[in-house]
Amino acid sequence: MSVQEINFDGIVGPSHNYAGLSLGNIASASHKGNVSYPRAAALQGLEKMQANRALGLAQGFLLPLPRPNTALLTALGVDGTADPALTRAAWSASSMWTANAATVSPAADTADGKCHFTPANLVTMLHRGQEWQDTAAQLKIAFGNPEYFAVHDAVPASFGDEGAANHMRFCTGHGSSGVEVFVYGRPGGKFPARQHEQASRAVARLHGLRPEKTVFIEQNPDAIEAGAFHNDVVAVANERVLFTHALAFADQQAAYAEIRAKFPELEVVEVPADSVSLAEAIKTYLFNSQLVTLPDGGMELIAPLEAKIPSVERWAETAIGGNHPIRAVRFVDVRQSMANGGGPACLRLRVVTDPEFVDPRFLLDDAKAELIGNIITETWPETIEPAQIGDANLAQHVTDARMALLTALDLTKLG
Ligand code: SUG
Repeated sequence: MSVQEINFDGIVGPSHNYAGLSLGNIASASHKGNVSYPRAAALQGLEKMQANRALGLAQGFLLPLPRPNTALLTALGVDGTADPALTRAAWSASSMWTANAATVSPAADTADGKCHFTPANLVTMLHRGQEWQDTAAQLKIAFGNPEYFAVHDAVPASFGDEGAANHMRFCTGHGSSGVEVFVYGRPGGKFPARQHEQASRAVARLHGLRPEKTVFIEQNPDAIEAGAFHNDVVAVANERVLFTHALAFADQQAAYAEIRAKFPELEVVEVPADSVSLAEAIKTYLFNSQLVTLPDGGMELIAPLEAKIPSVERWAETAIGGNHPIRAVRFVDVRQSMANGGGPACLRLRVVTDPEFVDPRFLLDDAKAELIGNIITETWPETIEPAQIGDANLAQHVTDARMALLTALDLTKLG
């Protein structure tokens, strides 16, 4: 084995539902109150993982966190008089979006030569702010070998941190040293700027990144206002390529220049606003595709089905192919996640390391995919109606379903 990019997808938890909890996330708000399909959601996610494995990509997973979170309900003194939104928060399956689990700096970039993780505190949203301690516990098992990995605590809650969703890495090959780019939002707009500059800078220091190989860029406030609550809704990087909407950053040309100054090999694939508008980019999640390098060296986009619209297809027809760094677009069905504002790239956390260093219980192979698929099919609720959130029987059902998965994977320690 050797150092490579491994995508760790979040398995969609059995309490997956549409509670409209994320202010500034248009998909979450517009699907509020819909019936959800947790079983189908989790199977869609698993199918994406298997499809990526079939392309020759390494694949891992992280497990759903315990929901409903009774500790959160207790801490808030939730009783019959409390705002039902608090109960809904405690039921959220939002840990499926592992791009927000942590920021990861591969060993080649850090001062001590270890791969560093800082779990994201996700403090802007109640339902997400409850994730990080359980996420950290999981990361400490999956990446528990202290010779190769360092797992930090989240940065203090005064500074919002949303993890890898606001972080990009440029390199000539995954294993070589890279330039890490942190994208933060300026507060004060209509919607919260979830990634604070000071959080990004703290993560860079904690990871021991070299200043001459680190860049901090401001997100375009208009993009946040249009619904790009994370930078990965409007831009994605892979090796030397930045695939971005033309309106992703506060100063687009300055952003390219700053990255290029530290990473001269940068190749920008910019989609102009008159080809795909900002609104279309956010609606379709084109830029929340996984941009991957396949074993033969070719780069492809793993895009959500929602991006199959005429303007995107017109752009792809003229732009993709030939000598273009991105040679093809493949579509995946993650519609259940998309309806809560989570595309293919939100569902995965990229870790560059040798798979041999990772706890094998978190790595996917065919046998494990079958096992996980069977448990989801047998135990995940088929549907959740909004009125069921808070129901004691359903709480038992989702708790038991998750425990069945933990037991099958020999990970009851995460109970
Ligand atoms: O934090 N949706 C998530 C989506 C996260 C997408 N991740 C990335 N872009 N990397 C969020 O807004 C909706 C849950 C609800 O409304 O019930 C939610 O949390």
